[in-house]
Amino acid sequence: MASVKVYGPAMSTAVSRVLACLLEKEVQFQLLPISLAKAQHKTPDFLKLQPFGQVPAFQDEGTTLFESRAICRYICDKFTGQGNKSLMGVEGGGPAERAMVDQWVEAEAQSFNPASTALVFQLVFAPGMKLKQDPAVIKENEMKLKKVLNVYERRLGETRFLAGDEFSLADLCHLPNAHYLVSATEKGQLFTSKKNVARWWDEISTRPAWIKVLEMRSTTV
Ligand SMILES: N[C@@H](CCC(=O)N[C@@H](CS)C(=O)NCC(=O)O)C(=O)O
Repeated sequence: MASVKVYGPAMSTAVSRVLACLLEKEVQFQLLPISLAKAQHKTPDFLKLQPFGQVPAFQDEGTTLFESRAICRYICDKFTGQGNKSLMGVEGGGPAERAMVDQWVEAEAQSFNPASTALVFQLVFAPGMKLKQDPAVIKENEMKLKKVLNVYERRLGETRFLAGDEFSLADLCHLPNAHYLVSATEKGQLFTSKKNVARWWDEISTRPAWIKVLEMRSTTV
């Protein structure tokens, strides 16, 4: 039985970020279902793993972690010798190479994620939960996301991927929210109308690891 455990539903964006990383790194893992609908992420036992009561939680031997991007960095650092070896920058690239990946992971977390999460919630999850959508929130975050993607468009005119010419953790971190926006809303043109962003999205969203995450989403809770 694999020692790496991920707790949470595969349909959660933060959980699927971790799953994509594990699959890129070819790490064996167990996905332990946690039902958000049944508030299993708020139980005292789960709060011992994730004190904020959110998914994912992660365990590997004696290590327990939360925060999907920190978990991904741990996976890359622990399993350096297997699977995709350039998620944290090309091998032997040194501090500048790694900093470039970190910089774009942070851009995702600090700039892309807030606006795209608000849109995914309003446009995908709120209707599913029979909650009222807020047009002002949608408009504000669409404007914010457009500005972020304008920066990406310029960057991706210079390099194939965000951190350079190799697919990295920075690109991977975008997959969950971008997938919902492109596949499950009418806002996909935010990505597909921009030449370089569209090319980048086509390339990163068809990676075998991400396709496998999507399959897991359709077969697990
Ligand atoms: N920054 C956290 C975000 C975790 C997060 O927001 N998880 C959501 C699901 S994608 C969740 O648990 N929502 C339920 C809740 O907050 O009660 C991470 O990246 O792990």
